[in-house]
Amino acid sequence: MLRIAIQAKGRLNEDCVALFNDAGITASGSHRKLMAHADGFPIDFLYLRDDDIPQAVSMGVADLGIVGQNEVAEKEELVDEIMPLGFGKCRISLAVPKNCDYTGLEWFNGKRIATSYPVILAKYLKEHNISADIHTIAGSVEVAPAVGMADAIFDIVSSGGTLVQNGLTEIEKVFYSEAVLIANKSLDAEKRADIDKLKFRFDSINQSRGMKYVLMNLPKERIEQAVALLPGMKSPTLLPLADEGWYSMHVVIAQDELWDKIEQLKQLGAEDILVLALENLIR
Ligand code: PRT
Ligand code: ZN
Repeated sequence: MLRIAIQAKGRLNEDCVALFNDAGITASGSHRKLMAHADGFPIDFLYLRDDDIPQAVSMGVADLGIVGQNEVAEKEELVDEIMPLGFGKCRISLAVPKNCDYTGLEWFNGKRIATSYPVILAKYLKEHNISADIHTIAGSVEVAPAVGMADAIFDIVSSGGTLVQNGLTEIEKVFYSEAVLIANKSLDAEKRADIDKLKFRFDSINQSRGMKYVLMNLPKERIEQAVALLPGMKSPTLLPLADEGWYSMHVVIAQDELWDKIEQLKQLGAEDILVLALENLIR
């Protein structure tokens, strides 16, 4: 039986629960509890604060965890990073007050920088030979310059809206992060095998994200051109229609090229184009 630590509440919780649901695994019982059993897989959920997840996994309190790469890097706990999960994307950036005389990284020499990520920041400053004063604060980092606690901040940015609201400008994107599946380094073979099964399910979900299943009818003489247009996974599936001279073509297309391809296929004479969501892609 595996035990996985996930965020009890916060930005990563919903996406974690959705990922497990897509993988056919649901937690039984209330989220308010510290632990829950799962249906659909031999796994228990342990609900923690994200800050505590790297340590819980490195100590073996949990075999697995889902947490931002930012927390993994900051806490410096020894864990295996199994796979990125494609959600919780953000960056940690240096930001300065909008109207300050910022000239380049040397500006930070002798300045006070407020952050909740002192370890990542200290590494970055050392690499760039900057000597600044790091003020570690737990929350509301973005207000530190306005209240005179710091000259600049080093904080998580996603849309950038919070910086703008606080009169700050992002000047260096230092660390890119997303949610990641982490594991304890000394698990036995049985647990490793279960993790491989879980990873297989997550991989198939990740691969199907952003993909669409497209069906269309095509005149026979246009098939060669259509196939050339669509590399597909191997090659598209073709089924003859009752109406001779026409085929039904089935193909998987990435969302970002969907409309381009559909326009080209229409020009080739494709009709009755159906676009369907793809739930899983198992290779
Ligand atoms: O209670 P607990 O300790 O578990 O949660 P928490 O409050 O420490 O973390 P939480 O839930 O805020 O974030 C969990 C994880 O989500 C982070 O460690 C990141 O890996 C990831 N993540 C992704 C983010 C953001 N996007 C994000 N935008 N974490 C925080 N923010 C905050 C940021 O701190 C800033 O205040 O959102 C604001 C900036 O957002 P924009 O969109 O205005 O730029
Ligand atoms: Zn936290």
